[in-house]
Amino acid sequence: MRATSVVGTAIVATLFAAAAFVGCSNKHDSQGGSGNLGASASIRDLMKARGLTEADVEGALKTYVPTGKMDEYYIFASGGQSGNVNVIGVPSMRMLKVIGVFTPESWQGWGFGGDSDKILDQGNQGTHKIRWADMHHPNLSETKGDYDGQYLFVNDKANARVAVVDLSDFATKQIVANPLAASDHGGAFVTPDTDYVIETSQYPAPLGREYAPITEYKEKYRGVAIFWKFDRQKGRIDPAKSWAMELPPYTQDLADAGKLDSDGWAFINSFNTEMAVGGTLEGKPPIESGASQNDMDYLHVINWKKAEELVNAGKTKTIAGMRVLPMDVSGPEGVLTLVGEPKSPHGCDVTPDGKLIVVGGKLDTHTTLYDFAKMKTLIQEKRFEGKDAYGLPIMSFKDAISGQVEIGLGPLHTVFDDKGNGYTSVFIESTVAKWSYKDLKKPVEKLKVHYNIGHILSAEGDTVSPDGKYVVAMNKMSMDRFLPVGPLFPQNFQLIDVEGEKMRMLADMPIANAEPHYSQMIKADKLKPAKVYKPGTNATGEIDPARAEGGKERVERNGTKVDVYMTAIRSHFTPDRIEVDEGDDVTIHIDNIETAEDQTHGFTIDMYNVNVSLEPGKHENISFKADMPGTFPMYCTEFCSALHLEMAGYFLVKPKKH
Ligand code: RUQ
Ligand code: CUA
Repeated sequence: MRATSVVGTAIVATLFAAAAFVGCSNKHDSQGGSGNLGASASIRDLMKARGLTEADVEGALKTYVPTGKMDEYYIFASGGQSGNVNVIGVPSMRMLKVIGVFTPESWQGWGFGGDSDKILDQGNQGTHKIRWADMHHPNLSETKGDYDGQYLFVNDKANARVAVVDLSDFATKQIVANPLAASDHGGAFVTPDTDYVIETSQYPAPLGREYAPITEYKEKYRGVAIFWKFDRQKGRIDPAKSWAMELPPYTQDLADAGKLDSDGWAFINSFNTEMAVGGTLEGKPPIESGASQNDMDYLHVINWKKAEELVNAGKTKTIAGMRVLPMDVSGPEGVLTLVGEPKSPHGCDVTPDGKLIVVGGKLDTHTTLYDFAKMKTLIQEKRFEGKDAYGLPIMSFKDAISGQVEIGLGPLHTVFDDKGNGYTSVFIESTVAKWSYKDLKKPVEKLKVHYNIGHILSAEGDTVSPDGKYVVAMNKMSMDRFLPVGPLFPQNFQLIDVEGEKMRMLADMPIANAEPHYSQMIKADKLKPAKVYKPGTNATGEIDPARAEGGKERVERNGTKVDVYMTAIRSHFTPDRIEVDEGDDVTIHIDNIETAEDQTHGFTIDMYNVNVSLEPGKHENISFKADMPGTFPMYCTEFCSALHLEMAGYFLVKPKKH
């Protein structure tokens, strides 16, 4: 049960006063009056009837966005194992969009025969066509350390890939496959001007994903950090200008880029510095216990500006086509330095001023605050405590930190507000702990969340100037919160108001999707999405040379190659009959030639697994072999007009003579 707050009472009292004022002629009883509130008698009656507390009403008033009014923020939430991004409005917590990224999303025609297949294919690894992802960390592009609303980068932990989403149309434009690692976790993190999108590996493996027996783990297995060069002009990652750093085979975990004071640096936490390799069937301890032997793991401190110079000076070796800076260069050069991290670290979050790096500890009760200035001095003066097995210098833990804060059981990630506070997700306790990173005070306050919060986000929280206002607890469990939907429960987002003295729970939002590991929240007015496409725009954002124009529709045949130039406009396709021979190679170049907002058409050919979404101005090239003879209706899948059902035609495949 929520406690009735002073703020809540004040708001509700004001509401009653307003209702009484609007409530005109009726006499008001002591219960709060019977205002003109439609069929319901009064707010207090309504509250009683629905069993709402004043705190509930406060939550409702602070989050309700009436029809026609807009939310103040966007959340870009990772879709976890769905492989796609969830877009949510704040404070209403209404779902606005799912962006197809790594996984085919049929309502967007993402991955069903059109040009998006080529983008999905960029992410294939080895000989495998990969059509799912374990998405973890969406990161918005930044200018001078502030979100600029232009791009979103996301990683796929399972298949080690990074994707670029263009926020001018909320569509994925590129997927780059990591050529070196088989899995990633620290990523996608951007540097303050988005020069680089950082992707760091998770489970060590030989670089280039070669085979090596597990007995050669220490010698052959490695971690890696890729610095993907982002070309802002083109809006694409440039793999040829990207490079990597070899890391020891500790399980690198989360990462963050430095900012302001620490610009030019990056930080990665790690676990399993014991290099445990399991062997449960052979009677050896599982990785889980092997990896928790030592008191300390290592925070990796990287001077990437200097690493970039070394890469440009040719101090690299090439693996799988990528320039890799080896540890025997980066260690002695002071580019890669280690420092101890208490038990089973998680989270690696740079404070907005860039001065501290906050690391949680899954098996610890503290967050540890690493002091960037101290570490920089230690590195410059080469004051180290020793070296690890790979010759990497190790700083002394107590010389590198500015302190630790007693948080609670299982602190994970930390986000920030505009007043010098950190908000840490405390997994085992199921709380959000608010504390001050300015004076390292014990949690000033703890708020219960439901339940087992893993991840957390705050408004503009990963920038140099967070907004405060809102924090969202991303909870893994939701027992007793929502109507039951079978054994697979929804995840639960809980919106928290952090503007006042005390944190206030405002609203729950079941996420009807996989676990969102991480999310970012951006002020809505920073985004300027297009409403229609320039005529002929294809999935890569170019005006397609094969665009079809009204009046120039045609079918061109060249041997067994058939090109159809087709237009879609309310409520017909031109041509609306296509006849080919069995075995022909067909390409349909189709354009939606509408220019009005939201006049989207869909195009499908039954049984050919073809389905595209044609927003106004959009162009698609659909190529396939007409390998099934028969009569196939083709139609528009978007309810676009009164005569939408009539927006149809036939695709006829004449059987070969045998
Ligand atoms: S983040 S294990 Cu804490 Cu990728 Cu979810
Ligand atoms: Cu076009 Cu329905």
